Amino acid sequence: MTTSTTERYYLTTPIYYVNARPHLGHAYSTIVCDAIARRQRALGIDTWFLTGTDEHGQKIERSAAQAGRTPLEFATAISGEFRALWDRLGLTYDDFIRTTEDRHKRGVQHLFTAIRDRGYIYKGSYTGQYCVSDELYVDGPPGTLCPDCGRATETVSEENYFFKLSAFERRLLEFYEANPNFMGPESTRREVISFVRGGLRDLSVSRTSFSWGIPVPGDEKHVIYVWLDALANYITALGYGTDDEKFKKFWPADMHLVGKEITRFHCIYWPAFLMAAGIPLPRSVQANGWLLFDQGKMSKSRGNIVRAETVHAVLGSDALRYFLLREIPFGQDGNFSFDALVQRYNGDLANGYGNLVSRVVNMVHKFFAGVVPEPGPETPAETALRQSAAAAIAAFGPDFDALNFSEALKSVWSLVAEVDGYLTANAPWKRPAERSEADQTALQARVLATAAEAIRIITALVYPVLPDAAAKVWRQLGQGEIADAAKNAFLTQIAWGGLQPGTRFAESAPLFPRAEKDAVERMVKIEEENNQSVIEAAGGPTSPQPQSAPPQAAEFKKKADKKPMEEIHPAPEPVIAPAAAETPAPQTAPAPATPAEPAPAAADQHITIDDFAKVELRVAQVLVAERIPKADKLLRLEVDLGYEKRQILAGIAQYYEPEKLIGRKIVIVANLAPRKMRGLESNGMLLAASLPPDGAPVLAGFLEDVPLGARLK
Ligand code: ME8
Repeated sequence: MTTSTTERYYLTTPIYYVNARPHLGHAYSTIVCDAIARRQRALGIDTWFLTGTDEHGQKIERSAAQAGRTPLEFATAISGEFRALWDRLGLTYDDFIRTTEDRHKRGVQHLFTAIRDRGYIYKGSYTGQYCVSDELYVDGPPGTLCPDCGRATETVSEENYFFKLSAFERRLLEFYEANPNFMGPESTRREVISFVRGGLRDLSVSRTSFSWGIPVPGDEKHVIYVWLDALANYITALGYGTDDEKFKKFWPADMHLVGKEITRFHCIYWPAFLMAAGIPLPRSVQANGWLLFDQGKMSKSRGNIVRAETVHAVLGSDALRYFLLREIPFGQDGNFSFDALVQRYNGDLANGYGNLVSRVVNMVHKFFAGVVPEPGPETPAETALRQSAAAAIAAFGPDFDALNFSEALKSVWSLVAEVDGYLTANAPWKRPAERSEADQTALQARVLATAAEAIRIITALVYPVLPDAAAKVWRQLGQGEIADAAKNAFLTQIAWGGLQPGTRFAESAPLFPRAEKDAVERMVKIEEENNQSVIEAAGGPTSPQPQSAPPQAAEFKKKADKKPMEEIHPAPEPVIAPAAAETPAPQTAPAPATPAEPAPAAADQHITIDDFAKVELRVAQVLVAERIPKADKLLRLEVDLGYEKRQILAGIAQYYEPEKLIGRKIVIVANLAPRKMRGLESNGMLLAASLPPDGAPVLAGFLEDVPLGARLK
C-alpha cells in the first residue's frame, strides 16, 4: 500500500485542531507517517510528507474568546506547539500547513469556485441541528444530541450553500468497488460503504453565524464549512490554486493517514469534493486505530492524555517510535502504558539490539583493533545466519509497506535474537585450552565479521523506525552518516556482504541505556506535575489518588448501542487555553511562610500578564459536597458558575466537613483540562492557601458579595 506506482510518494497526516495541545495520539499518526516517509526516501523515492494544523471554525473561535485571545493569536500559539514538538521528536515533514495561511485560503476559494462553477454547489436554506464540537450537521429535531460526542446540538437557521453530495452516491460506490485498496483497514471500508449505501444527503458547506473561516468567494458573509476548508489542505499545500508546480508533481496523494474517527470525511466527503471539482482522487486513505490510556481513547476531553515530551525526556524519541509501531498492530486500537513501554524498551532495545551492537563493536575493538577482519570460509552456522538475514530483508519490506509494522519489526528482532544466540554458541571471547591461537583468531574473525554484517543489515532495516539509534550504529560500524546513505537510496541495495573487511569502526557509544526501576515513576511524575492542581499541592503526599503506580490502560469498551459510523467518532476535544492546561498549575496559593515547606520551583519564575490571563479564575458556589466512598481525602463538589454547573473533585476531605461547604462561594480555575480521579471527572480546581507544616488548605473566598461566574483578574 505504501509502494508508489511512480517514483514519487506523497503522504499526509490529518491536520490537527488547535484547540487542544498535542498528545501521544497526535504523535502516533505523525510518527507512523515519518517512518513511512523515511523508508520511501531511503528507497530513492521522491517523497513529500505533509502535516499541519486545522485552525478555522466555531470551536476555535470560541476557544480563543474564552482564552481572551484573537482566534489567530490563539491558533498561532497552539500550532507552534505542534510544530515544535514534531521538531523535537525529529520528524521529517517536508511541509507544515496552517489553514490560516494565505496560500491555503486562496486554494480553498479556488476549489469552492471550481465546484460551484461545475454546478455542484447551490444556495438553499437550512434549519437544523449542528454540533459545534464535531463541526457536524446532525439530523433530528431541536434537542437532538450529537450522535458522535453526545453533546447538545445547536439549532442553526441559515441561508447556506449546499454541496450536492447526493449526486455522488453511485459514483462513490463504483469507485470503492473499482479500487478495493482505496481505504483500509477492512473495518473502515465496510463502515464507509454501508454508510454510503444508506443514502447521502446534500451537505451544507457554508455558515453565516460566525466569521472565523474562509469567506465564500463573491459572498463574503458566508464562511466555508470547516471540513471543506480542512480537507483541501492536502492540495492547497501543494500549491493548488496558487502555484501548482508541486501539485502537478505530487498529486494525487499516495496515502492520507488518518485516525479512524475521521474516515467518513476522508473517504466520502473528500472524494466527492474532488470528483465535483474534476480533480483526481487520492490513492488511499488508511486509518490508524486509537491509542487508549486509562479510561479509553486518549483525548483531552477525557483528561487521560500522555504527552510525547514525557516519553522523549526519559527514554528518547526512538523508544516511543519503536513502542508505537511494534506494540500496536496498525489499524487496531492499542493500549499505552508506561509499564509496557519500559518493558519493551528494556527487552527489545536495551537488552536486545543495543546490547548486541555494543558487544560486537567492543569485541571488534578488543580483538581486531577496531578493524573488520576477513571472515574466512563460511561454516553452516554462518550460512544459516546469512539466510536468515536474507529472509528478514525479504519479509521486512512487504510487511512494512502493507503497514504491518509490528510484523516487520518482529522479523528483524528474531534476527537480533538469532545473532545473539550465534554469538553465545561461538563465544568468541573464550578460548578453550585445546584451541590454537591461530584457530582462535580465525574463529573470532569469522564470528565477529559475520555478526557485524548482520547488525549492519538490521540497522539499515530499522532505520525508518529508529533513526537516531541507526545513525549512531552506522557510524560505529564505520559506515558514515546514515542520512547520506538514505539520500543515496541505500535500502534498494541492502544485501549480505556489504561490510568490507578493513573497515575501521568508530568508538562504541551507548545506544539504549537500561531503564531503571524508577523510569515509570519518573514519567508518571512528569505527567502529574503537568496536571498538578493547587489543591493537590496543598494536600501534598496525601493528595487524591497518588499515582506512585502507573495508571494502567483500561480496555476500550465500544458502545454496543451505536451504529457503526457513529461508533468510530471520538469524543471532541474540549476548549482550553493555549498554554494553561499542560503547564504546571500556577502557584496562586501564597508561598508557604516557613522553609519547612519550600516553595515549588515554579513559584520563583516570573510569568507575563499574558500567561496569567490564560488562567480563568471564577467565582462559583458549592451546591453539593459529599465524601467519596473509599477515598478519605477527596470530596466531590457540584458547583454553580452562574452560566453552568460542574463537578469538581478536591483533596480537602480531611480539612472540611462537606455540609459546611454547601452554599459557600469559592474560587475555581475554570479552564483546567478535565481530569479523572477514582473514575469521576473533575472539571476545574479549587483555590486555597496551603498552610505549613502539612499543607492544610484554606479555601479562598470574599468578604463582599460577588456574583457567580465573576472572573478574577
Ligand atoms: O480531527 N489515538 O483534528 P484532531 C490515535 N482537524 N490517534 C489519535 C488519537 C488517539 N487517541 N488522538 C488523536 C481533526 N489522534 C481534524 C482533522 S484533517 C483534514 C482534519 C490523531 O486534532 C488521529 O490521527 O482532532 C486523529 O484522526 C487526529 O489525531 C485527530 O486530530
